[in-house]
Amino acid sequence: RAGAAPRAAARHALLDRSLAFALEGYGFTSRRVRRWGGDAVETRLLGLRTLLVLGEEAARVLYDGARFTRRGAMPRLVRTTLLGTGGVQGLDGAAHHARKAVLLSLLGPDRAPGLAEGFVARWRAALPRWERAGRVVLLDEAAELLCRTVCAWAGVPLPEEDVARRTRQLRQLFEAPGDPRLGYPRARLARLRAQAWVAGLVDAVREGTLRPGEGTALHVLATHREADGGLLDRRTAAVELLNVLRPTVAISRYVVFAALALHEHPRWREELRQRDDDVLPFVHEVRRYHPFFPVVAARVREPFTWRGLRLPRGRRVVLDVHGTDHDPRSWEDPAAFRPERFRGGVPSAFAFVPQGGGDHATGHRCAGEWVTVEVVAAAVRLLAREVEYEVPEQDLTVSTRRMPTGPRSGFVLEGVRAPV
Ligand code: HEM
Ligand code: MYR
Repeated sequence: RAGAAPRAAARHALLDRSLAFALEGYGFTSRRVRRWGGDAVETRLLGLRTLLVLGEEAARVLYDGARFTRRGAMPRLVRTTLLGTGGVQGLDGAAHHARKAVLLSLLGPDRAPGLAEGFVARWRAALPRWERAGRVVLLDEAAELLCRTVCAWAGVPLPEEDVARRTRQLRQLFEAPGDPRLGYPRARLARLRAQAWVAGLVDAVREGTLRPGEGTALHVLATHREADGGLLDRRTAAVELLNVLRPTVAISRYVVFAALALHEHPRWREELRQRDDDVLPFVHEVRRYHPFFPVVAARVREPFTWRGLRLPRGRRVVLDVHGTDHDPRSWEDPAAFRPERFRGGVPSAFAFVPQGGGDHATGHRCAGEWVTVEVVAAAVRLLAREVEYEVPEQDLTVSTRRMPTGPRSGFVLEGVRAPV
């Protein structure tokens, strides 16, 4: 059906739909796109006319850096909370390329296993405490372990008495912005506090009063020189350091989704005990199956026509990530959880986009994808092989409205113990 009739031009762009987006969450885009029967629909979001799109072909267009800019693409609400301003997400062209290279040097495939090993070591060390507790909420435990792990890995000092507070702050950066009930002020406050914290660390490194290990994220970002020979300004360095810390804590959501999948598909727990080859397919299916990052946004740089629809300069285009990962044109039986589909590897870089599409180095695809895959793979091995537990009665509903989402209970484990 590629090149299908341009059903995109539904004109209901008069009213701003931001409230509907906030309330409907992940269903917002796909519901509208489906209703209009195409793979794009026009609307108005946070003050800008916006084309909502989904599917592999649309993703390919959106990731064409010659046609799109990221400047001002994400709404202010998101830039002032989740992402911060001045970071890699809003850069284009040569500036983006240079900044992305720094982040990829920190987070690339050669660096990711080290972070995952730190996570495994801390998980094992926490086990006796979980055994004694009798009952733990996996989401909270995983978030705290990941906060400890990523800080140590990044060269960020984290005194024991600060662990709970910093974990909470980093969580609020991605958990509060999508919460229609006073989420914005909470997220804003967390952004200001977290940024003040890490900017202070950058200052300390530059003044020589703090000496993180050579090559750690803190060290690299505090001492990196841009093409003009200058250091990053302290706010930008802080935003980029938070671009490493915050999303690593967010991996806790995938750890919980992995636990949920093991619980709902016990056959896979058995399978994963026997076959390590299936761990990556399982992790990829966990990332495909559940919604997480709601949308990727860009704005038209030079006017062009797509599917008979004229896209003027400045028009915002928003890609429905979960809709693309469940598009029946790319996925057989998309509503079924089937890790087998990844046994042959990952399909097109534009059909499987839980962490963005296209190329990591030249485009905006997630710099932390390797770290995410390694950490979730480590969690799957731990959950399937190194612990036993019961999953008591609890509310495991995964709302499609809350952003980010997850089983409502946070996934409670009881009777955690090492296998006999
Ligand atoms: C970008 C998702 C984890 C660092 C992105 C994008 C998505 C995404 C959808 C935007 C792609 C685009 O704009 O085209 C996720 C999800 C994660 C995750 C669902 C699961 C927890 C991580 C981790 C890190 C990270 C662990 C770092 C340690 C980044 C950075 C960017 C990014 C730096 C900006 C890339 C750029 O603009 O060039 N991520 N991510 N992410 N992510 Fe992740
Ligand atoms: C990251 O921290 O970069 C990766 C994980 C973030 C997931 C964020 C999902 C919720 C964002 C809510 C935006 C609400 C827009 C109205």
